Amino acid sequence: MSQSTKQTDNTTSQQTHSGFVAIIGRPNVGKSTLMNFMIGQKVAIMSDKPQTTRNRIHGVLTREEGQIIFMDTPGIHKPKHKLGEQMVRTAIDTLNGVEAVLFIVDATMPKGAGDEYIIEILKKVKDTPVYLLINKVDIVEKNTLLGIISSYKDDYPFAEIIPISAKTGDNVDRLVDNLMDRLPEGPYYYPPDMVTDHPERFIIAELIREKCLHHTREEVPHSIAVEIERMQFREEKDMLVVYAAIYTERETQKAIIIGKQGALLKKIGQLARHDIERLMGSKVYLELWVKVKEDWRNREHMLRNFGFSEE
Ligand SMILES: Nc1nc2c(ncn2[C@@H]2O[C@H](COP(=O)(O)OP(=O)(O)OP(=O)(O)O)[C@@H](O)[C@H]2O)c(=O)[nH]1
Ligand SMILES: [Mg+2]
Repeated sequence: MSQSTKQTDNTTSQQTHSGFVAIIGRPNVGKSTLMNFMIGQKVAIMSDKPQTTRNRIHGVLTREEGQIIFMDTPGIHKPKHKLGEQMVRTAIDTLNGVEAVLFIVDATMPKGAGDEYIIEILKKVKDTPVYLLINKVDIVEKNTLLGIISSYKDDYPFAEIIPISAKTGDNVDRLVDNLMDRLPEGPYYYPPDMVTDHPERFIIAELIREKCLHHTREEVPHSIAVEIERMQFREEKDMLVVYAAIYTERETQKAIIIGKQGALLKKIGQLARHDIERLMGSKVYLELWVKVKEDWRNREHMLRNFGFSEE
């Protein structure tokens, strides 16, 4: 591009703002729900089970005035296995090099040791504005909300304290406007139509895992990992063909996932296929297997295989 063209661009279009924003908090507070709402598409899976998100997930929001790259992170918790340790490390490492931090707490729960632990971590991140977002206001009384706000407000010099609902979108626009204003001037880092930089393969594996999470309880959801073994677009059938393996840690968990006469596995397959079709905009043939990898959450090489290696 010639210098003169560049100058013309600058004078005709307004300067954009852009930057990276970390979303952190305890498990299950609504981090992924908020990110998906803001970017208007499901790139991070969501469930009512704590520790749903296991990797850092990028979601890109583009508006005329700028671009925000949100980094959804695993919930910060007391880890009980190597996977958990890796997840917490991922969340904490994300705080370095971002332009703002969204610290989400759950309005339905009083401040706990987990939140205090996160506040201590935030105190070490200097010069980065931290927003305290009190989420799930759609299901709390006003008085409870006021109590939650006052229990946090003196803990840290928060840039803003905003009660929101990631589910209904209450106050989310206000939050995004505020972030856009605060971010430094900068270019779009990604093309405007891009919502994430994760490969489709990763999102597809996550969508399958999400359906498993929705239909299992207790330790089973946590013991699941999904690996896409083969993925191919069949031109002649205008169809994406996906072969994926669902890993559990024990034979008993495998039996639960398969269900009576394969009923649960079939249901998981149908629901996941529906989501994958929506994501890809084409017909999908999905074949699922269930396999056992004992204690994979504590085995370094398995964690690496499943993509939880140190970055
Ligand atoms: N009522 C209500 N429920 C919400 C809201 N935001 C999230 N939830 C629910 O809270 C649960 C957890 O949401 P997630 O977005 O998966 O939470 P997360 O913080 O990403 O959780 P982890 O990935 O496990 O750390 C889900 O059942 C959501 O539907 C909200 O604003 N209001
Ligand atoms: Mg999440």
